[in-house]
Amino acid sequence: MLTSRSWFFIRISKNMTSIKVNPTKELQAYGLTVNDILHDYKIGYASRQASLIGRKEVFLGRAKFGIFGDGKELAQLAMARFFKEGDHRSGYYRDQTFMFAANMLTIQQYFAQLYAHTDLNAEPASGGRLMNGHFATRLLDEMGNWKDQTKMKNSSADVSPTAAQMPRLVGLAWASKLYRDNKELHAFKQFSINGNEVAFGTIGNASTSEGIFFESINAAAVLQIPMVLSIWDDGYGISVPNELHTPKVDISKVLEGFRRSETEKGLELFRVNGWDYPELIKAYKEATDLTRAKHIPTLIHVAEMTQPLGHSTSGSHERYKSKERLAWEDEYDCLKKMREWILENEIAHQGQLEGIEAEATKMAKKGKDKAWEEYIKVLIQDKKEALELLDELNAALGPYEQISKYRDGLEAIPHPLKLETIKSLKYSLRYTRNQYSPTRIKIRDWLKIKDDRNQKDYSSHIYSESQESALKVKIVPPIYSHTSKIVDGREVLQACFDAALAKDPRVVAFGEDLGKIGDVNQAFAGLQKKYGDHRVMDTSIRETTIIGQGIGIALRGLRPIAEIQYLDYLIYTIQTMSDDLACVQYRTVGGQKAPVIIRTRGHRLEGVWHSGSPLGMILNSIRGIFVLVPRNMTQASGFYNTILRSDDPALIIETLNAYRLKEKLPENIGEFTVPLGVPEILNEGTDCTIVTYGAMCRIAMDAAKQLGNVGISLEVIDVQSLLPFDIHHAIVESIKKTNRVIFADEDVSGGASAYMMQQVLEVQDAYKYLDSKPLTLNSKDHRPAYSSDGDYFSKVNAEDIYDTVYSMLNEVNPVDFPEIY
Ligand SMILES: Cc1ncc(C[n+]2csc(CCOP(=O)(O)OP(=O)(O)O)c2C)c(N)n1
Ligand SMILES: [Mg+2]
Repeated sequence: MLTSRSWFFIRISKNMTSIKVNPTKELQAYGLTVNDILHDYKIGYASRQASLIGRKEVFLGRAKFGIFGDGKELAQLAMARFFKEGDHRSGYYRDQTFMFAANMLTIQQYFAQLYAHTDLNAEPASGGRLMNGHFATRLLDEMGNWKDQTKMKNSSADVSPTAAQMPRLVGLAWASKLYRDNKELHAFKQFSINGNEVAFGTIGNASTSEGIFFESINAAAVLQIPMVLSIWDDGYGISVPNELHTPKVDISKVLEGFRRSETEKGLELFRVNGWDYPELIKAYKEATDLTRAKHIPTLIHVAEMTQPLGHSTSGSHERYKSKERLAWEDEYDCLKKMREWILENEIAHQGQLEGIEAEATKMAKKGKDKAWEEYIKVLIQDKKEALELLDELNAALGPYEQISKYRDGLEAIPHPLKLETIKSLKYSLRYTRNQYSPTRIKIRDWLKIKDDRNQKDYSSHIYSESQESALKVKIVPPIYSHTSKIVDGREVLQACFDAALAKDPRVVAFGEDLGKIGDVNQAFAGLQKKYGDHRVMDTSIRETTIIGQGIGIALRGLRPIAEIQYLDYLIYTIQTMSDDLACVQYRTVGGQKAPVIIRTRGHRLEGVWHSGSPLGMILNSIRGIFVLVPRNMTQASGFYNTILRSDDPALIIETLNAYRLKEKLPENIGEFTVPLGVPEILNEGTDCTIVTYGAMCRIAMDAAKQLGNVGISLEVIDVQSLLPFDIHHAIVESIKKTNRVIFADEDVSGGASAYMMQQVLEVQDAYKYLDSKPLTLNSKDHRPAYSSDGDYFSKVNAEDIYDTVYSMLNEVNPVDFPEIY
């Protein structure tokens, strides 16, 4: 009998010699019975049927788009065999077989997602928000509280951008390491049992060309975390073959340099063919055992996979695959190969397999039928109610040929979409707009009810809706006494982080230069020494996976403070923030949450890449993450305290040039909180309001002082919090008094200042109170040039504000304020 190791080395040797052993016997050694094998075959077969049926459903017009896991079944059956309760998956759209085999998804649920069923009972992954093949399990209960992850098999929620699942995977695996290494975390039993949980990743061959794939592999190898990453290699990425993706046309060869050795840490690499069931079982067994026990990351390159139905329903693969390739794919279809292997080794006979196949086909069809039946219930009910209302309207006011047309049109559609029903009623109301009838009121009310429902179905959970929402955190003001110390701003922050780390063992802070030296501005100075390098640590320079580490550990109950060294470098990770973190709650309809704090520093300092303030870009890409822009370190500390008490993610941008400014240290540094969405008036005034934030607050205050010298009174408002923005509408109150407003910041024109203007003029109706044209004041449309002069002439300065406000007043009162220039 071969040992698992000798098997492994034989398989990867150059000529791929395969020693004939009795596969069933050998598989028994891996814990598999004949029944297990036949069960796997059945699930694989049913999954293939689901793919075939799903594709048909799209072509029949019952679903908009379909992407399926055909050709990838066997490897996923093997992976599911070793995926335990407590483990996590971060994968992509080909993984349906794994999800079925691991009992994390039913075929009915699978089809409910294909149809976009919005009922979470029918489609628990995303309530119909994600397109098919985007998997997720519910980590939270209905109240938004964590369930016991160690008693479930867990899947983080898939996203579509290729390789975007990778950074999160690093974090999911890293959490096990933290739970194992930090004894204080052993009490958090619903997330981990001694860090024994493995994070399983999956990715397509072509997606390994993405930069974040390599960044993530690098991070995993450096961190030595329990990750088992599978590459499903079918030779193509849509139509583009591996020749154009991967040097040496083989990702295994490319990754050789990551392989661990006797003396060096790295990854353990496996390579196995996707049609070879016994070899797959062995590879997954060996990889998972090693990873689980020793936290050595492993990568399994599953080669020679196929894609019998082509990439998706959007095109056919005959356009780009040669006849030879198609013939090979047919021959090496993994289910066919498994079937041959079962027969050859007399695990079952032909008749048994036919029985299994018939059952599996029935299973898939039944799942589809049931999902469809459930899905159309609401549509049919809506239609029924709408037809009754239209009949009633015709009876009351008509009959009108036009309304009959809307009615009959609706009736002719067997199960109209919600939008079709709503349109028919809206059009009928328009048509009868000059008439009165109680039925019109009834229709209006019906539309309102449906509107509320649809709003909930499609637009809920952008932010947390639980009791721990950041908007519900109790507000505790800072306390000062006559003995309160005056310290550098960075010391205020340091005291805040110290208190946070002392209070909650789940808090983990990490980033470039954050550990040993306590960050480039020393707000974490001494804290690694005090709390250990499993609480406060350095990372390599890889912004995307720093955020991925944050997402993954937050999904597993920890409280990450993930630092991006400068706001300018946030751009590297905006994709992960936007596509993944910002929509964790939304895309799972509150089934998952990742309360990551992203800490960074920005606004004016020095030069093109250390003075960034691209808030418009940020605001427009990360709705779902709160964006906080404190003017000093006391406000920043209050925001950290607020967010740490909540379950929302937030980006907190400290003001770069304020670390060495003096501030009074609150006595309750670890306790006081700053509310989100509440601006502060820094200077009261009567002639004009300036709305700003961050480093601009001091510039605006300087301008206010200069204007005061000529009798102009400027009200300075620090919004502090861009997302959410002024939730109590305080700014319009200021404008009611001053009747003039300027929105100023360091972003480019049309950026965050335009956002603030829209919020105040449109949302708060402030346009009604204006006596002068509302203005924005921004940086120039280029990055800020180096040096003090570069900064002065690139960004808004106090003299710019002075001149702008002065000319506003010159326009209305040229006698008191004659032209200066
Ligand atoms: C960032 C990004 N670019 C392009 C796409 C469009 N796209 C979807 S799947 C795909 C090919 C992926 O191929 P591979 O990784 O080999 O996975 P497979 O579909 O073959 O399993 C592409 C280009 C995308 N989803 N995301
Ligand atoms: Mg591929």
